[in-house]
Formats: sequence, structure tokens, C-alpha cells
Amino acid sequence: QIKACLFDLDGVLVDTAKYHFIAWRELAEQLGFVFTEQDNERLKGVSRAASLDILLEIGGLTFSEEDKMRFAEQKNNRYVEYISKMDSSEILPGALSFLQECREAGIKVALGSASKNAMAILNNTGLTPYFDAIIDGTHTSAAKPDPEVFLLGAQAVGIAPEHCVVFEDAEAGILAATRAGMRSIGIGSPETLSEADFVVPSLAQVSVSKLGEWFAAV
Ligand code: G16
Ligand code: MG
Repeated sequence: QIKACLFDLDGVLVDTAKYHFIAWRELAEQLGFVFTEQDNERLKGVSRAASLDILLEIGGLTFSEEDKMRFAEQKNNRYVEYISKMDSSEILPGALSFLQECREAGIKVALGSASKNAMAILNNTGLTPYFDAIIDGTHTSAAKPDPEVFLLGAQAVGIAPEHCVVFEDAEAGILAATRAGMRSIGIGSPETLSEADFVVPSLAQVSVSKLGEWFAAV
């Protein structure tokens, strides 16, 4: 039986990838190279510092740690400007009703995000009250595919991993769920999320009764 649902943030509950993309693209432009939407796929679910390394690799550039810290901060300042303007209209289809349904069914709800800006996003979109526990990039030391973020989430809501299901849009996140000993639902396309137990286009295709069907033996 599923007793807890653990949600990734960017790409599952809200589409902040577009703001990350605009902010990274501005930095690339400033450094003199083009950063495409396809390049941006490589940054999904990846931490800020690791994202910058990938971006600089694409541009064929190397910088000192000091410069890199400055670039990461500059990108984050731009990103924070964008997310400060977010509201509930940016919650992805099906997310709100499924979160509500989980609460009514007594299923614990936790966040498992790599972002250090998760609290601001949850507050601005009005999602904070739906969570029993919030684990984000400020609580973790290892990035997905390390299972840390989801194990901390399960621990915080007091549910054993085998009764948890993770909702993720990134391959690294699905891997993290598997390594945590949890079930997983991929949000996106089956080609990129082949390791997930089930894949759906969005949370609009998920309900508590569907979870019961999919994970009947859990
Ligand atoms: C999100 C995004 C990543 C981003 C990371 C760190 O993760 O998918 O693209 O690089 O957070 O974000 P920040 O720079 O705000 O700390 P998730 O786990 O919510 O998909
Ligand atoms: Mg994500």
C-alpha cells in the first residue's frame, strides 16, 4: 500500500525549467556563446553548481572557482527575479487536485527537490500548505541520482521507503527513487524515463485510485 507521495518540484508541480533556461542563456550570451533549449535538457534536476559546469563545458570555457561562484550567483539572482513573479497560475495541470486528493486519503506528502529556491516557489504558488515535509537543496549534501533527498523525505513523514512513490521528470530523479527502494512515476516521455515503474504525461493522469491499481501489491 502506498502511504507517502514524494514530489520533485521543477517539471512535476511547476514549470520553472523555462526560468532556469532564460537565466542560464543570459549568462552564456554574456560569455559569448549560444545556449539552446536542447542544451537546457541536460540541466534538469541537476544542482546549480553542476549545471554551471555543464554550461561552461558546452561553451568550451574554463574559469577559476571564484569566477564560477560569481557566475552562479549572477544566474541565481536573475532566476530569483523570475520566480518572485510566479503565482498559482503556474502550477502544472493536475498537480493541485492530486495533492488535495492525497491529503484527503491520508497519504503523506513530501517535497524532494534539488533547488535551493524551493521554499520561495512553493510560497509564491500557494503550494506550501499541501506538504507534510519539505526537503530541498538546502537540506541535502548529495545530488540525485543519490537517494538522499527522498530518504530524508520518507524519514520526515515517518513512512518506510517500500510504501513511498516518487514523482519525477528527470532520469536522475527516477534513479534516486530506485536507489532509495521506492516506487516511481515518471512525468514526461517513456523514452527518457525508461527506468520508472510507470510514465504519464502529467499529474492529470494520476489519482489515488490509479495508485492503488498500479501498486496493488505494495
Ligand atoms: C531543480 C531544477 C534544476 C536546478 C536545480 C537547482 O531541481 O530541475 O534545473 O538546477 O533545481 O536549483 P537552484 O539553482 O534553484 O538551487 P528539481 O529537483 O526541483 O527538479
Ligand atoms: Mg525536476
